[in-house]
Amino acid sequence: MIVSASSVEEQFRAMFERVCVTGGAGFIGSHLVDGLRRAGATVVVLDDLSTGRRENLAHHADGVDFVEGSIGDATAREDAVAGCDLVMHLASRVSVAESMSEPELYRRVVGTGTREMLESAVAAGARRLVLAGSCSVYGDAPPPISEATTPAPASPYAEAKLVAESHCRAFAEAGRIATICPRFFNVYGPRQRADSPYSGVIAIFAALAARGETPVIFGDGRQTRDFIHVEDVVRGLMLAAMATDTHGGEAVNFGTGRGTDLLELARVLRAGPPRFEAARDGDIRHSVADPGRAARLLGFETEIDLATGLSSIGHRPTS
Ligand code: UD2
Repeated sequence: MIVSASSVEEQFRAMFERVCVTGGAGFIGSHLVDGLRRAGATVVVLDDLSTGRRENLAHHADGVDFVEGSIGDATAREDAVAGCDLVMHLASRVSVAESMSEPELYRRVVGTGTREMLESAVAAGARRLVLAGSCSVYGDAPPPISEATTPAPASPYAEAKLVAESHCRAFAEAGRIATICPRFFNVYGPRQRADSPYSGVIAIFAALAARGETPVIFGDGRQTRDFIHVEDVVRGLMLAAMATDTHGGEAVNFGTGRGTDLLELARVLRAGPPRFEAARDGDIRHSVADPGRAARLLGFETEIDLATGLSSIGHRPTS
């Protein structure tokens, strides 16, 4: 059965009172905080503001505590998880391309950071940790990609996300804390940063289109991505938190099942005739989810198609 946003929030209210969101000042994290507040939870955000922004949370007058600190800082972690029954672990670095030049940073933040977060969650008595995983772990598998696909990470980012998942499974198998690992496909929506070469492609192309500037496509533009709107991801994360019979670090795809290539994306966003440059190292060619397991295990299906989702970031289709 597929579950609507309002009934998700109602069910969530009955299960969790105080939730720690790591990376809660970031793009996806801050939307999750909004969803958790709608569900009536008290939220503690742990964020070092390396890429997150305080203004993403400025509309919350109450119900959100903010701990400014890194997930590598034991005291900050302990402050943030104290009294929480659930940890939503979204703090991360997000760029495949950046990880090629900064592999150690990704190992530390994404891999080791997840293990440390699990330790702190267990010490605080939290019942459950939900990891923001990534479909990049599949590497260049033929789409649609199901969770049965053997991982083949092609970048330090993907390797570190796989390590993070393995920590989640090990903690669950040892009976220390229930865990689940949604694997996000390409998430987009309001508040996604566009100001770095490592930002998501939709945010970059939309910002360039608004300024009448030309986008750069790395490769031939025929690579595909499965773009999922952040509001769908938030509902999926709350369902993942509530799925008590799914607790052993299971991987669950969060995608729409539909692929869009970059030439099409640039056209839809009216981003002007693109300039082409060499494909980036570590880049995946095709990435489209088989979303069946999320529907079966969590009752999660996406509701926002790309055209509707792009309007949420201010894009108006041609009439
Ligand atoms: C995204 C996520 C990553 C992970 C992954 C899962 C971001 C920033 N990264 O990585 O965290 O979850 O999905 O697959 O959201 N491109 C251009 N021109 C540009 C920018 C990008 O051609 O100006 C290309 C890029 O080479 C790639 C595609 O667009 O082929 C998507 O790039 P991305 O950085 O938005 O996302 P991806 O799939 O590397």
